[in-house]
Amino acid sequence: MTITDVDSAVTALLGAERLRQDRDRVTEEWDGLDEQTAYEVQRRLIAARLDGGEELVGFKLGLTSRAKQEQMNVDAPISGWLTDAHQRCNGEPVKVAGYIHPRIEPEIAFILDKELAGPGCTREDVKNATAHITAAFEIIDSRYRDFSFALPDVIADNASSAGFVLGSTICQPGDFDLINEEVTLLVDGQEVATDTGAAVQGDPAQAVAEAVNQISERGQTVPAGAIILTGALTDAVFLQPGSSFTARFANLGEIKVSCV
Ligand code: OOG
Ligand code: MG
Repeated sequence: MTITDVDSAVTALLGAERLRQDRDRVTEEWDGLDEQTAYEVQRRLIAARLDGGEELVGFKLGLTSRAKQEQMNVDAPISGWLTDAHQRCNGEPVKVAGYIHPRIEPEIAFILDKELAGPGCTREDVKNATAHITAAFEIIDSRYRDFSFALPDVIADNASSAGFVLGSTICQPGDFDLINEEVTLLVDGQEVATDTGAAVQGDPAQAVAEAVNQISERGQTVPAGAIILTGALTDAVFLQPGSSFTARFANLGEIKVSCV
């Protein structure tokens, strides 16, 4: 199938996810795909999922670390949307064969009790709209071969969204300093990475404010009740059947995912 427009891109990306079959970058076939049109692909892809009966539950930021942004030549995060089909229960084993080449990354999640809208959204607005904060693990699974993409590709692919698990420790904004919140990622009990909240553009709440302002340019807001995944705190690691993955936070508790 050749991709030449928004509809064919949506069909190709949804098909790759359903069949668990990686594919060429969209930009290889659709030369002129720019970021704005890629967000239109993403919007239509989510609309198709919601038409199929899924429910919108959240919003996610991607490429929030300065290092990743420099690598992709962007100065703001990209974003995507989460549905109930992405949510996994804490403690439920994750089936690696259900994905193409899944990776997992520890994140900080904000749960809103008020809508967030831009322009002019600030980190204070984000904190005021937040009911609570919890640990999260995001599962990403690019639909592109070897996780290799240009910025419009990954935007169209809903920022590689594939799943997420929320932790069970609930904190309020202001309970502790999120910027210095430390996380350690363990694979089969061995530490593989450690970092702090500052890895997310210096401040996760600021990163959310910037993303909210960015989506307001497309007339979008983040609704009350939404879960916001604020972006990876460490590099993502590949899931392997038989392995376990733990995100151990200083204040936000621990999440463990076992893979089959
Ligand atoms: C894009 C999604 C990145 C994050 O937290 O940075 C992301 C990717 O690396 O495939 O979710
Ligand atoms: Mg992520």
